[in-house]
Amino acid sequence: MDLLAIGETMVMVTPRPGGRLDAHSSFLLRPGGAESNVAALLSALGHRTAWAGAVGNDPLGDIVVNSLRERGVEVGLVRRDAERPTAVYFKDPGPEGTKVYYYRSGSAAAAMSTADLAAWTGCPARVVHLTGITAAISPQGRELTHHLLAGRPLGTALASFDVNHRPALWSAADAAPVLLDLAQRSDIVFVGRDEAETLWGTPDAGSVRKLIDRPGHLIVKDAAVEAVGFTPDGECRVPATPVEVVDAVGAGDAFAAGWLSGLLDGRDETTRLRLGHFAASRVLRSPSDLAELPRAAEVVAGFTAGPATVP
Ligand code: KDG
Repeated sequence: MDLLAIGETMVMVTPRPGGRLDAHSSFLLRPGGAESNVAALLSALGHRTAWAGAVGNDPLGDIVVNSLRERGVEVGLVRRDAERPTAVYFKDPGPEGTKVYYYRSGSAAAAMSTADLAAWTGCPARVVHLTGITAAISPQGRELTHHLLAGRPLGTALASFDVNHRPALWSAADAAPVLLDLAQRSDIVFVGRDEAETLWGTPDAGSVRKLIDRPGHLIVKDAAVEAVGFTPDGECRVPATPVEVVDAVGAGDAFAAGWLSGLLDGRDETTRLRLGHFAASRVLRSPSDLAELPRAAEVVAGFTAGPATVP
C-alpha cells in the first residue's frame, strides 16, 4: 500500500450546482473527509491507497464506504459501529465563499481510539496520513493521533500530517499547542500560511519553519500566492497559478495528494509542489471536495520547462 489515511469521513450534503442550503434546492450526498479525500485523489493519480475510519451501520455509512471504494480506495479497514451514526456535514455555497455546518458530535468516528490500532497493523503502508481534525473531534481522537505520531505503532511508514485547524471544532487558543506538538512529531507537515498565523502568530513561511523545525518536509501553502517546501536540502518556492474558484473546500487535501504523489514517485521538490498546485487547482474548479484527475505521470509530462506553471 502506498498510503493509509486515518480519520473521520462524513456524508457531505451539497446543493446541486447553483443551489443554496435552502428548502428550494436539491442536494447530492458525497463522502467528505480530509483524510479520505487525500486517499481518493492519490488513488486517481495512480497510487494504491486505503482509508481507515469508523462509520455507522447505517445507509450513510454505506454511501461513504461504497463511494470511496468506487474511487479506488481500499476500505477493508473501516469499522461499522452499530451504536453510533455516520456524521453529516452540509455545504452552503454563497457569494462570500462556501460555509460548512457539521453534525458530527457523538459520531462513530469520534469514538475511534487506540483500541482500533490492532486492526490497522496488518496494512503496512509507505505513508500514513493524518490531520489535526481527528485531534479535534474527541479526546480519544486526540490520544489516537498523538499515539500514532509519538509511538509509531504502524511501523516504519512516513507520518504525513496536515494541520487542518477547524475553528468550528475548537478555538485557536486550544488548538495551537496541540497541533504544534503533533506537527513536530511528524515527518511531513502541510500547513496554510494564514492558518499558521492564526494559530501561532507566524507571519511568513520562514517563521513557520523556525517553529516547526523537526520534520524533514514542511510545506507552507499561501493560498493563491505560492507554496514553499522546506526539505533537509533547503527551501523551494513554486507560485500558484490563478484559477477561477468554484469551491475552495478540499483544495488543501488535493494539494497534499499531489505533493505526496510526487514523493512516492521519487520526484524533486519543485515537481512535488507543482503536482500539489495542479491537483488543488482541479478541486478549486469543482463544486465537490474531489475532482477527476489524470495519472501523475501524465501531469508531470505536461509541465512546461522554464517558469513553474501549472497546466
Ligand atoms: O478538507 C476538506 C474537509 O474539510 C471536508 O471534507 C470535511 O473533513 C472535513 C472536515 O472535518 O472539515
